[in-house]
Amino acid sequence: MWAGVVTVLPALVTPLLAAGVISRGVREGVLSVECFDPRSYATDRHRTVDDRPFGGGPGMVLKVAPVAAAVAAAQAAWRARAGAEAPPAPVIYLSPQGRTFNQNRARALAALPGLILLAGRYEGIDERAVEQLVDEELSIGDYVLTGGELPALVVLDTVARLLPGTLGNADSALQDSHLDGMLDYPHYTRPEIAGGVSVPAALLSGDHAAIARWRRKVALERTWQRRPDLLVGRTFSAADRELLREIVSEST
Ligand code: 9D3
Repeated sequence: MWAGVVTVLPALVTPLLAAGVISRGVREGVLSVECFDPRSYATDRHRTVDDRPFGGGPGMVLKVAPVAAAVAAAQAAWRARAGAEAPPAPVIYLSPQGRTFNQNRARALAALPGLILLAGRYEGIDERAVEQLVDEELSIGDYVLTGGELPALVVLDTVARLLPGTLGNADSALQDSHLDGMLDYPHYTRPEIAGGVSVPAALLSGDHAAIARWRRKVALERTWQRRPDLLVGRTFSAADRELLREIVSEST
């Protein structure tokens, strides 16, 4: 997959591309990321990228022309890579007004050969640029950040670990599908006793079926207690229903 990131703060993005799962994907050749700074495409003497909002109010707004030019440069880079016949890469605008990003959106994005992530700053991007350039708006949650760069990296990180060929991807994908949409079970490593607390006996039993059953039960229990919303509308196997019966009877 190729990803273009359009940002007036490439310095916030570039260092994070060099670490973790994103850099691993890049090293393994399954991911390629390029930044495009609207300031590089501003044509005036001061390389202006923002201006005051029409109608007044606080803050600044990113101007149409430099954003459009940076997105065009990203599309040109995509076309140079994918071929002249390739359709344009979908443009995703990270914005508080977007639908909330989740694992389902990540899976859909990971299936694309190319995408362009557009990060806003200040109060946002001139709405005409949004109308003309953007295919989809995504938020990462209901809290106020200062711009779309961290959200763009959140999307890249989530997508990168889903790409086939990312080291450990097969194991993680198996784990993801095993726990699909539920909270994880707790993890333990040596020593067997830490701070006077022992590792749960089932994990020391060497009985793989008992270990799997214990993990599944704790995952169900924690999800029920902490994120009951994740269980709504799910169908459960007979084995899960039995574990849920145990959990409910032990909770009273
Ligand atoms: C306090 C400023 N707000 C005015 C009422 C609007 C506003 C504009 C720009 C709020 C945040 C931002 C910058 N945020 C993003 O660009 C952003 C974001 C976020 O803040 N939270 C969750 N997801 C995202 S994706 C992009």
